[in-house]
Amino acid sequence: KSPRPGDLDPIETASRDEIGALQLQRLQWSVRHTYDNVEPYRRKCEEQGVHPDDLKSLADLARFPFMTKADLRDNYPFGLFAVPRDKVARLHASSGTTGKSVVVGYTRNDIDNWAEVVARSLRAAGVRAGDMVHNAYGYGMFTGGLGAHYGIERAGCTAVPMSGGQTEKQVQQIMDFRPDAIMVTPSYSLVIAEEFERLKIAPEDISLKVGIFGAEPWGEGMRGEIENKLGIDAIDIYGLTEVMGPGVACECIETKDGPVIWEDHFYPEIIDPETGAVLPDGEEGELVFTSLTKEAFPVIRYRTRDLTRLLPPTARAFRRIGKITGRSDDMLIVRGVNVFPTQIEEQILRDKRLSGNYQIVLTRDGHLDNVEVRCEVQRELSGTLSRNDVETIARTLQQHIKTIIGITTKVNVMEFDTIPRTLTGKARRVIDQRPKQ
Ligand code: ADP
Ligand code: K
Repeated sequence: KSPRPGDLDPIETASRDEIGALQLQRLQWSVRHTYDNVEPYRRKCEEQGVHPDDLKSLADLARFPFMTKADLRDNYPFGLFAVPRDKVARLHASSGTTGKSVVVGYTRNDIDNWAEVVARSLRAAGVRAGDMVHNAYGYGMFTGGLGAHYGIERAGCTAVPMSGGQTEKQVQQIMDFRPDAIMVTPSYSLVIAEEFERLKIAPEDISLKVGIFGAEPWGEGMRGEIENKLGIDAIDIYGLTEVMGPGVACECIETKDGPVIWEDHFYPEIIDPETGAVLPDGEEGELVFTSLTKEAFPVIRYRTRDLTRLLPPTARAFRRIGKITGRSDDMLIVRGVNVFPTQIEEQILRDKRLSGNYQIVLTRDGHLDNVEVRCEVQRELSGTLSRNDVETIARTLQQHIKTIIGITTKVNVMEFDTIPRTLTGKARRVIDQRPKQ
């Protein structure tokens, strides 16, 4: 199973000066287009005393107002669209991990560009024209399914529009059709992997060479887990509905060192989430995007709430994003300590006897938060561990979480397949039963 590097667009190897020049030209267009056609944004600019003419360099963007999820909700459904409704070729809505859903639109050109960046992402992942791609992202209002689908076709591949769910059928079809690649959320890929295990199909006998995983946070431990279980290279793809959908950034198979931002379409900034100040590359903060080519639903300085860093270019001329360490709104505050579910995941996956399925249950006793971490042993160990083993695993994990994250937890090591699997989309990692304040 050897992945092959894909062909590159010229811009992917251009100089930083060339990229900067293209970005500035497109940024000026995008800010002007938004200002002229999106009334609520124009008002924000006027309140802040800035005008598109003030944008003379990329750094000038810092003077412009942010857009937030609240702006999208306040203008639900079409208030931030920059083109008349009859120019909108398609609508999507966010899956609503947090709060009410938001609606976005695309012109024909937008869909074309989207297909192009997803096709580029596939090539970055080592997928080539002629390959077959099994698409297990959910089809529908969620951007995952159709976003991936059009990119697969654009890359010259054979699309298998499977969508999410029906795990047994997914596996059957993978065995029968022998696809080269899979696109799916990391959590559901584990559900599929477990079905292969149940059928005693070894990783070498699975045709898949590469998987492109996104739509939710996952760490290096999870990457190892998925790669071993499916016998593939696992590649990280990043995106969000408000900015486009999947394919805003994608890792390259040569380096696997964080998603490369397709900077010719999406201009990134990292800001201090408290003050809004732009931070230098390398520093951790909130990721902000400005769309450079979008017509129907342009975003200027959209606050993603994702916390990460901008990293220097490696395999491509574009910058990369580090792992998303959390989302400023899925951060848990446990007895005053800020905790992201992925930090706990990292500790769980240090123990090879534990699978990647876990849940964090928060309850409150009087004024004290209690955290229970539920995790599962690997399938092949299920039923074989002594009580003593289980207690040792639990105690070690508890100590790791205590020393590294700083919170006391109750660890519950359970048999394989005890935690409910999510059949579509994203895993439910956190169950917060604390009373709302
Ligand atoms: P929502 O989850 O808000 O309903 P989306 O389905 O558009 O909306 O999800 C976008 C969000 O999913 C991103 O802002 C980010 O938090 C998360 N996400 C997407 N891809 C990745 C990834 N590769 N790694 C980590 N998080 C991701
Ligand atoms: K998501």
